Amino acid sequence: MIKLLHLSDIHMGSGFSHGRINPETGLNSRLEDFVETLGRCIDRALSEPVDLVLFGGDAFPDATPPPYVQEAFANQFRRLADAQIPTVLLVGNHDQHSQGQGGASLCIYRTLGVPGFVVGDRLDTHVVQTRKGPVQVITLPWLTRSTLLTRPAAEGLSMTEVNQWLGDRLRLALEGEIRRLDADIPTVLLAHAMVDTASYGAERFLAVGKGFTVPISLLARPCFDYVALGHVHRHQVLCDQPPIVYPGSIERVDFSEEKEDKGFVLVELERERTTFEFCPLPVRRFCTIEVDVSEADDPQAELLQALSHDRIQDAVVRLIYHLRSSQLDQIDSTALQAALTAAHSVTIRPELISQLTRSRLPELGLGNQLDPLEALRTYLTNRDDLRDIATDILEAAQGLVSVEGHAWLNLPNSVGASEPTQEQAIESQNTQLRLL
Ligand SMILES: [Mn+2]
Repeated sequence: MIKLLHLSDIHMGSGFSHGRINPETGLNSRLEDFVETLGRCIDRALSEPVDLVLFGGDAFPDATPPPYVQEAFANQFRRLADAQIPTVLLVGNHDQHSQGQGGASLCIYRTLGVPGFVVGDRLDTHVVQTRKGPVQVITLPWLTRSTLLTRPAAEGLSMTEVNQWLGDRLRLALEGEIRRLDADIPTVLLAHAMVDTASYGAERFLAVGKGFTVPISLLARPCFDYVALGHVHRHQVLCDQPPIVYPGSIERVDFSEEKEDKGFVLVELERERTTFEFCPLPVRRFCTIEVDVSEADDPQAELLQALSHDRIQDAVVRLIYHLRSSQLDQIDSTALQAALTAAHSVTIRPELISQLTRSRLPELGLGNQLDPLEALRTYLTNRDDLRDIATDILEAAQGLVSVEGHAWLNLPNSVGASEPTQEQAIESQNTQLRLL
């Protein structure tokens, strides 16, 4: 039996807007949270000790993290190298350069030749030697269209056909790896992917689109003794035999993860008899308090009442309250701030209820020609919870509207009027995927 620790989606260096500067260290408190939590995972790997650590991808928010963030990450993983615990680092979509090859932020570990470290930036099979014997690890990093698709091959295909085509290519490529496996050695598939049966938080903006998803039938194969996934931030088990598991992110990256448990997975790997256990991590709470005080005689008192519970202690808090414009002078925001001093960080968002035509984004005005990008920008400035990915979303949107002949994207009259070309379809699905 081989013990392994499977963690994923560290995203170290993200969510700074939910933190504050620690005056003693000069660091953002959310970076300190992420480092502490990653430290707990590594502590457990050392104390067990496990024979192998698998990281499922998305180390940082992007492929070029600042050196102090990279160093904080490396300081933790270095402890595994020191303890001679082999480690596989898989490249996720956030680790890849949008142009060029490979996962720049993780490939440095291969370049430096860190003993026992393997970087999975392509579909490949690695035989990893552990204290308890060899393990075969197939690495399947995040796939971009250029990995699987050449332009002539996809010409004239609809979006559905492109997805089908990508699935077939992946099936073939994976089959090639499977045929080379040694049937006597335990085998893990380590993949950063969106699996078709995975579920997301209902509010997850990014799950709205239909991206390229990997069919679970491709993964649920008896040749695998464990399928270690990364990408989806919510922990879930997609299959029991073989176990196909998303450990989820180790920390809450944004408010969409408010209600999710965070943790990692400990696995006892054995041919056809693998068992595993989700290990929750004590991470900082996120807490949304949403109140409608528009009918209240004393809206301030009602708000203060809503704030008087202990869930806000040390939590990342957002207060959203709905009121009428005539009530504005009844609100004392200094007193609201004061009532929230126990929180770790606070965002307060008053939302006016209009008695007439309700304009969701008054900044846009009425009867104006709506530029989609301008509209999106305005929307994003109103969505604190999307702030971390706002730049990504805008970039992706710019990419979309700059596609030649983008009539199907023009708002409002041509929505859904025509089937997108294959080029647009691929562009769009990559965009949707890159965002998660
Ligand atoms: Mn990802």
